[in-house]
Amino acid sequence: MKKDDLKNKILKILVAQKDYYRSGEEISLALGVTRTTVWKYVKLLRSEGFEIESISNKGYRLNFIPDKLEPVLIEHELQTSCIGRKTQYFASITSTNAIARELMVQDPAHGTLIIAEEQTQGKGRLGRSWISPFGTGIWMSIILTSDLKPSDAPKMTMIMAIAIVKAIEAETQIKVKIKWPNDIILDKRKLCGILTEMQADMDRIYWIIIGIGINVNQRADQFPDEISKIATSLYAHCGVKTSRIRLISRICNIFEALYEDFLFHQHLGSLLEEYKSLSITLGNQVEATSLAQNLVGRAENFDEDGALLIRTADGILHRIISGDVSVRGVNGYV
Ligand code: BT5
Repeated sequence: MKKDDLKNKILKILVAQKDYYRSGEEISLALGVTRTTVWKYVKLLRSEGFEIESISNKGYRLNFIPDKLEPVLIEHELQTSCIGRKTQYFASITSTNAIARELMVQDPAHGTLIIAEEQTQGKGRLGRSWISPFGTGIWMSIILTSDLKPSDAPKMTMIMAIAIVKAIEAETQIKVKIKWPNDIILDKRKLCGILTEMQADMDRIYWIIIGIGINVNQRADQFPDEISKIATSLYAHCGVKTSRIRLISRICNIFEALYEDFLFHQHLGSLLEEYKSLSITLGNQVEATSLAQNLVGRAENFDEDGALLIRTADGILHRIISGDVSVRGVNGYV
């Protein structure tokens, strides 16, 4: 058995019955290794920040779990059937979306989650970059391979945005808003960005990768100059650290439920109403910039395809499928 496999198996046993003792003998029998080996891996886990108590005649007890994105820890909190059931973890990686693309060639499995403690070339839209420092945020991608139409892709971004807002509220009680098409906003600043990529032909999508970047535990003074005025984190907002593990699991759990609802109905339906109620864009005078045009008008609605409908001063209703939108007259990133 590989070193990491054994470490994960021991961690899995300890996490499954956190707060209870498991004897070294019981663990060694369950895994077919010696008690000395178990002890060796307990020491390794301790060196990684896990607090494991050991008492003779009783065994080992896991008392504290560090905020490390171990797949075993995420799996322990999952209630999904597909999303996150297969995970690839990296301490440092160029971009989780880029790795997901590579995986699509080698081993495409619906629901695969790719997570990293750090991205060295995190990607935004249109060649922009996403700053992803070590151990402080959530930088992850989810692969979807079920049967979808190309016009469904923007809807996946919308469904994910709803899932993230709900997960953040459930985990932290902090209420955040969605800025169409791909931002989550807190205190008029960017907390999270979503990058949805796909491979498709005219009729069907082969795969979609939803990349999610959330600033979680950074201090406000840790943001580099280029984003210090537009970015925020959950920690900068409330001064309390959030468990990235629990937040990731909640996002997977909620997303899967919403996604299945979408697949069943084959339209956004009530999800669209939910999205509207969480939108910071709707009802405001906005400026929309896309590759094709620049528009100023009132953000009037979203349609079933996830497009933004803007009414300009001349009364014409414009339908925008993608772009950057800013709310006029509001300072900050919004
Ligand atoms: C996005 O692009 O907002 C999509 C970001 C997606 C990032 C995730 S992380 C996991 C996965 N793997 C990847 O490689 N990417 C995805 P866009 O709307 O184009 O916004 C990019 C802009 O956001 C940049 O030009 C900066 O102004 C700003 N920005 C960069 N890093 C940021 C951060 N950590 N927090 C807030 N704003 C940031």
